[in-house]
Amino acid sequence: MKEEKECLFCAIASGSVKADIVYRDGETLAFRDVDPKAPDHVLIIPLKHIGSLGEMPDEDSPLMGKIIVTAKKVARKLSLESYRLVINNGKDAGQSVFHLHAHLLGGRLFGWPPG
Ligand code: DGP
Repeated sequence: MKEEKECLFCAIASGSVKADIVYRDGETLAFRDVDPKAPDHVLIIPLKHIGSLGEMPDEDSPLMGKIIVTAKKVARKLSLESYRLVINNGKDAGQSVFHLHAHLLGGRLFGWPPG
C-alpha cells in the first residue's frame, strides 16, 4: 500500500511508528488511541492514504463499509455491546490527523448530543 510521506497513520500502518494494534486485514487497521476518551478507544483506518472523509473519492466508498465491518469485529473482540463510532471531518469538527479514521469508543456512558 502506498505510504504518504509525513503521515502519522501511514507510519503506524507500515510499522515504522509503534501502536497497540487490535486488528488488521488487507484493507484496514485498528489500533488503540494514544489519548483515550473512553476505557476502550480504538481508531480504524484504511491502509490506503485518504486525507479525510470529505476528500475520499466516491469510488473508494466501499472502504467505508470495510471500516464499519472492522469496527464491528473490534467491538465484538472487546466484548462491547454498546459503543459509538465517530468520524471527525475537518479541523472545526475536531480532526487533527489527516488520514481518514473512525473512532470506536466504548466502556462508558455517552451523552447526546456530543460536544
Ligand atoms: P482526530 O482528532 O479525529 O483526527 O483523531 C486523531 C486521534 O489520533 C486522536 O484521538 C489522538 C490519536 N493519535 C494522535 N497521535 C497518535 C499516535 O501517535 N498514536 C496513536 N495510537 N494515536 C494517536
